[in-house]
Amino acid sequence: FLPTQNELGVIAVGFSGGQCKAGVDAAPMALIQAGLINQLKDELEYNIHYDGEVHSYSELMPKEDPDYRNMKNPLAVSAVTQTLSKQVYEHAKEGRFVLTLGGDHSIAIGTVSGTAKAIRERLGREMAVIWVDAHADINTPESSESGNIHGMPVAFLTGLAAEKREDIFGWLKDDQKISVKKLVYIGLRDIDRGEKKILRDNGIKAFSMHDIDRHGIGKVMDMALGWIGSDTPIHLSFDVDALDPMWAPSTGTPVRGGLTLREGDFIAECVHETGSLVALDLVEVNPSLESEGASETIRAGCSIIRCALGDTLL
Ligand code: B3U
Ligand code: MN
Ligand code: MN
Repeated sequence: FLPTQNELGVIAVGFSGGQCKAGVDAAPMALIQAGLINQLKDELEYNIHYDGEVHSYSELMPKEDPDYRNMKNPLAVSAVTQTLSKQVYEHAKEGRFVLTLGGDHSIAIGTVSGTAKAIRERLGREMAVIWVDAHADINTPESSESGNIHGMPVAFLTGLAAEKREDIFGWLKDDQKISVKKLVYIGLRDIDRGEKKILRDNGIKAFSMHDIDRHGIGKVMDMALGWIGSDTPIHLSFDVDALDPMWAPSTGTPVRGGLTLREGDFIAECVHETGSLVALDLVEVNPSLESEGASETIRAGCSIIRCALGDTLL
């Protein structure tokens, strides 16, 4: 079921409406200017399908976007992710591997729904998601204290949160969703009280920083991939704030006590080695925060992407 070897779809998403800090929309251009696409083409020999644009989806922005069920910018995030979902789907249904450069993590509502649908149609199977993040991003609109939708994508993607209004995620249908049983977290360390209950009540597999300290990243990856099982297509959604702020300071909500850059790269390498990776998101790089740390964070993001796409040490 592998994506056609070396065919890579790239989507650059300059969107920041899932949270309140400006600047995360500038990440795709910063990653590309750092040479990412050329590296993927020349060093990793991918055949790249990229429209050459950083999408800001300005044509989709509503004139007014009042809070709804406690969600901020609900119409904008819904419209952007619905369009992105189609873009991702178009690549994935051709059997391409899909790389999405974010943007804040709300965009995963679009990316995961797009691959989940394409994988179901092409292969008749359910996809797994590995969510690497300091945060669980599984708040429902009601459990969220911030109202920021980047803290909610997993709830909508698993159906734990749902909304009938077509223009506020009601477009998400069952064939675009994933099972809570096929979801694995790595790197968690800042979970809201309501989220802890959701994780517990649904028996969701999660490896926190505590687990990584206890077992080491090697054992944690064995357990994470063992939970998913072989021959299951994997979508890797990587929030750069999973890394310790020492390696990735330029992000909206840095949390100390995170992964080393090497541990982040190792996670990406292990997922690549399964041969089951079908899509990758790299989100929450915000080049405007911590100006001295921005280039570090961008380099870290590029490194994780290269590792997930098959760059090897030897
Ligand atoms: N859990 C909090 C904080 C947060 C989630 N994701 C990020 N921060 N990056 C929330 O707002 O839901
Ligand atoms: Mn996140
Ligand atoms: Mn996060």
